[in-house]
Amino acid sequence: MKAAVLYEKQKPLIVEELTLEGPHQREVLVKLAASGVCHSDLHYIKGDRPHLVPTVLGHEGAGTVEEVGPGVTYAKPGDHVVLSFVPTCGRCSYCLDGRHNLCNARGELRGGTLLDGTGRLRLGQQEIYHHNGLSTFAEYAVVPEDNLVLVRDDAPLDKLVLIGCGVSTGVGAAIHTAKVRPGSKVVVIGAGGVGLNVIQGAALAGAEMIIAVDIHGPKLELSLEFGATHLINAATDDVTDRVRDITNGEMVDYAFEVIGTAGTVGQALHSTRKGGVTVVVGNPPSGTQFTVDPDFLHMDRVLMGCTYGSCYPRADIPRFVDLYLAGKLKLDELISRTFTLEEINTAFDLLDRGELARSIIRYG
Ligand code: PAD
Ligand code: ZN
Repeated sequence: MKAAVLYEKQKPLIVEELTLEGPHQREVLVKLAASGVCHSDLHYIKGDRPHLVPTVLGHEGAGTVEEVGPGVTYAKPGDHVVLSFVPTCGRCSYCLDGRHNLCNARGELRGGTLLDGTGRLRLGQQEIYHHNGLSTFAEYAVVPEDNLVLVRDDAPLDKLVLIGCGVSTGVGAAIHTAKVRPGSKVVVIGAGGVGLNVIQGAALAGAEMIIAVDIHGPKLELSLEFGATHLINAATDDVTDRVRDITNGEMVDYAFEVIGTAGTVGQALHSTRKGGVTVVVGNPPSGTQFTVDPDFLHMDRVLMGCTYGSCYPRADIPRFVDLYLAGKLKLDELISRTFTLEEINTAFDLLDRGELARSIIRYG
């Protein structure tokens, strides 16, 4: 099969013919319909965050089950699935506590293998590392059964891919992590693939004011379609000053940082009112430090992180599919461009320049 391989950070991906071994115990072979192109992958390509190489990145995918390995009970050939970059083992203390996005099995995928500690991807004799147990920049993927989410088969798989990361993370950050309340005021700093989903999640939750912040005018325009009520261009305006003006000095109940820099985390925190909640969704480069005056937190302010929108993938992903088909969740509007696998480096260049909301790589 064809797959895009990262051999070295800060170098373009190279499309190669790889061999993919069939599924072992409790693993499934999925024919991917498409893969989303997320900024988290770009962080690994740039070396902002370390990753074992050579590897096939990509963690936003959906497709059809082609073959199941021994012991698989959850899925059968022909089933439509969205891949979850967090497995849910159902047995660890986090899963038992309903905090499935923190499942301990996730750590077992960090070594670039599947859950049994071995890999299925090879170029000749050379082993190629997996990414989050998924590696969706490829025509096929062998993934652990615990990373699969069954979805209804009357929804277009090449749109559902976005639910695998961007939608679940963004909408989840608003409705699960922050628990945005109806009538509240929200600021979202970074209106890209994930930030637009925080905006639509806040709108779904009934926020009265949603301030979108970005440095690209077209992104700000697009955010209006997702429910933003006010816009701030951070390239020209001071973010916290503008939030103060727009809210008549009250500041916001919820602030979301969806870029991954210390500076924008500070802008988010300092945009909140007393009792306000700041959620850091962006992934800053490893080693980034952030200073905070504890006296500012003293007024019941909450500063928190967020992984995978605090979602329970097997409950939330099918729910997001239903909302999409009911016309209440936007997916089509998120897709700025569709690329072939050979065009993947162009997709990353445009993402880096802030010119895309989400793009997808479509297979077959
Ligand atoms: P993206 O590139 O689509 O969006 C980032 C947006 O920020 C773009 O629209 C930029 O124009 C804008 N931007 C850049 N700098 C500034 C600035 N100084 N002020 C205002 N706006 C700015 O990325 P994405 O939406 O795919 O990902 C965003 C972050 O979220 C990134 O760090 C990614 O790694 C992280 C992420 N986290 C999780 C999680 O589970 N926490 C999941 C997925 C992605
Ligand atoms: Zn992602």
